[in-house]
Amino acid sequence: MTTLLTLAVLVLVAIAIWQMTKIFELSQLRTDNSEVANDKDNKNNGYLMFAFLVFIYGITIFSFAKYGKVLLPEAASEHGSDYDLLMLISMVIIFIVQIITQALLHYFAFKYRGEKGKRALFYADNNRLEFIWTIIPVIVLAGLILYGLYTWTNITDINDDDDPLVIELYAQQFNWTARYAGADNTLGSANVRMIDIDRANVLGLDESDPYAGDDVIVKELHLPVGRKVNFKMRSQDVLHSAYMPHFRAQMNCVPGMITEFSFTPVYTTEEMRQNPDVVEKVQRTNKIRAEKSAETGEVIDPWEFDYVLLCNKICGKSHYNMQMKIIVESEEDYNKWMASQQTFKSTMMASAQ
Ligand SMILES: [Cu+2]
Repeated sequence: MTTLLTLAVLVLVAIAIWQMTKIFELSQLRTDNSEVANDKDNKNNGYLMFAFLVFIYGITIFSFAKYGKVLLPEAASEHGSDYDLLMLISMVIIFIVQIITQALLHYFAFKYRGEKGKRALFYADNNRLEFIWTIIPVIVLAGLILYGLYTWTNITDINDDDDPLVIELYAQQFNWTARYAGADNTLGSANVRMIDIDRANVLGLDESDPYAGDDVIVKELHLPVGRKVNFKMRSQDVLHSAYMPHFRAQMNCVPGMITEFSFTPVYTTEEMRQNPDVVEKVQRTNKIRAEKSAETGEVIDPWEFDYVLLCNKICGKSHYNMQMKIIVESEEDYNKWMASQQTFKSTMMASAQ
């Protein structure tokens, strides 16, 4: 309601200003009543073009300075640096082109402003000029696209020769479940039709499949550092998207099919917590939390950095909170953690009793 009233007030104020300007204009005694722009008007508009140019450059610099720090820290996966380099090259090219073309656009708008007695030159076409401004973007774009395709092919190369750790990511409104393939590193077959909540078969595993028995179902993702992981994604209900921003990884989870993505984590959670960008972000966030806490009297725990798996498709009302913690640790710690988990078979036996 308050928002509606605020909006109504804003609209009314805008109308009032508009009407007042009209009255002001009418009350001015003007010798020149012509609606046609004169040299002075054109010159003023030409200067305004420069002012606008300064404004867009200014806001770009301001955004970089103020919001540059909210960008993601260094990539925590092997392919992440290739991905970041591709992004950097694209952005540098876009920025160079944009800075030059915007300056030219605004300068020419000023230079060729209307002047009394000045007539526009009739200029039909120039094949050479057209050739140049066609061929340059063609070469640059073809280069970018080919380089992008090459990078993407490398990233999505899911190769069993690397002996990847196989993990299923199961998406449903509004949470994630992970399933490790167990000692045989092969996931047992599963289908939504076999879901049996009463018997704790939450992912619909086929109990008669020998590969399913040693699968491990968890709510927290642990990954050994330096080992390639092959994620196989499923969705129970609608489109979701498994997004692991720190690893520069994202793949849609589509009901009725299995999608895949592989990456190798290169920094453990502990190592990433030492990263200067992460340290700074944690300090910044905790400062805001402390201020809020002091303001409201509510106790807010300080935040500690963790890798996350997020959903990146708007899948429903609690989409914003669909996430799972990821812990990257040494092989030794990972093995220790894995040994403490229960297999699918043992949980089913426990629920049968
Ligand atoms: Cu989702």
